[in-house]
Amino acid sequence: MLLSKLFIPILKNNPSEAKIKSHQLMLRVGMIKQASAGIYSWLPLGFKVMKKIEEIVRQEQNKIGAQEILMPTIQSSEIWKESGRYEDYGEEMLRIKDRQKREMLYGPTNEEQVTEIFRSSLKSYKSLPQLLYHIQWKFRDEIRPRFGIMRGREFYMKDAYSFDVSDEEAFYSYNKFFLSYLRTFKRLSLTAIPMAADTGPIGGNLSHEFIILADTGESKIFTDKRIFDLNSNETELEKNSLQQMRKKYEQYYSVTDEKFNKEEFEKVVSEENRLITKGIEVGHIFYFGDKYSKAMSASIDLPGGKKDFVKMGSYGIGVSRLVGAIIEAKYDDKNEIMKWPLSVAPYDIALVPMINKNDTLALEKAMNISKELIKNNMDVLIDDTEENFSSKIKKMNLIGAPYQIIIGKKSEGDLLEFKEIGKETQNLSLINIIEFIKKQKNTN
Ligand code: P5A
Repeated sequence: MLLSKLFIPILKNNPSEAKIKSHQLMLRVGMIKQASAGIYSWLPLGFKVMKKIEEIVRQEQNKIGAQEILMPTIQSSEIWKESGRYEDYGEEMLRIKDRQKREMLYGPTNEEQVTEIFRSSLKSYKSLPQLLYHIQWKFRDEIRPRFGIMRGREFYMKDAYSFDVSDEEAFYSYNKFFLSYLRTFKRLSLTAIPMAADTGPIGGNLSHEFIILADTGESKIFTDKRIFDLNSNETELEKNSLQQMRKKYEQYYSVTDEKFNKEEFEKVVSEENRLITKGIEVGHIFYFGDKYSKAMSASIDLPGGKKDFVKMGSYGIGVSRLVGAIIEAKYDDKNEIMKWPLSVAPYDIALVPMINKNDTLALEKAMNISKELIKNNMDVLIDDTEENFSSKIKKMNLIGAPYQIIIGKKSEGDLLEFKEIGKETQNLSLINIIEFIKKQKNTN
């Protein structure tokens, strides 16, 4: 892609309305454009990153056996009246009337819709477990939408739902998602810590929020520091090993604000291990048993002729919020250098030829290098403008492709001036550069 053709309205300075660095960068490099309060259009750069995040989320859902569906954004009020949440949800729900004056709503979440699908389709324990998910826009009329897409009114969420025959089986499903979330956030190069959390309007009594540390986060957290050293490399989805994995995390005190108990915290966590800080909630999982299935009569036939309400959980990831969360974690705003993790970078590599008037040699060289990189499945951005060198680098540092090749005096013959963003330059041959990036991609 040529920079001169890219739809990327870059601003010279930080927009004054943006208070946190992710919002600043997203507006500055034209990733998003506000449409109205808490509602955004996604421009090419931002959309590309969000789609890459979505794909990783999808792959990790598929790996635990969840099946993708797509439910609508607009729902009928009827099913919400059945569950009792039509009233409970209050002003956060955007209510709409169609031309027949039927009450509809823009879905803030999909527990009712999926329960309705389940109850009309499956009746026997033999079809269980079922794990269904979709990735769809949601709307919540937040009182205070802020920080750009971090707390939007319209936002993109992956929401999954599990259906099981018993509590025990349902905990197994819950643990699969627990592991899947750890894996997903790791691939996004984030350290997300599971924390016991409140269930709010979703309901139930078992819940974990997945939180990444950030001073600008809206969640207050209380943890035992040692939880950050844990790693989950489970490859099998075996029941006991998943249970052990969750226990391994739960052995350390780690809760959000609503679950905090000072006495307990000070009793179980030694002073040197206590950490009280802030974070961004990027995922949230819930187990609520028969809360919806009972209210909406979603029952299944058990062996021996008995019936029971299906046991359900729900599992959310803030896909659009993650774009901001990754920026909060990776953007060096002092030096104005963004380093996207290779797994979600809008471009893998930027080529910066130093172009002088009437001298197209460096640009031609860049075009040839680009062909080789593209042949090796790399996404390349070429700065074909005639701006001066320092403003070119400044711009590329904001766009944040993790690697750069500078084609100027120092890129003579076979050796090219190669740079991992934010680090020292090295002189490498194109073959070596390709090998190096491929290796990095494979470890992702
Ligand atoms: C779980 C899936 C639910 O809605 N029902 C279906 C459950 N959970 S949740 O915690 O309310 O939301 C899941 C994730 O969505 C993101 N999120 C938001 N992102 C941007 N703007 C918002 N206003 C917003 N609200 C929620 C969060 O990442 C949250 O963890």
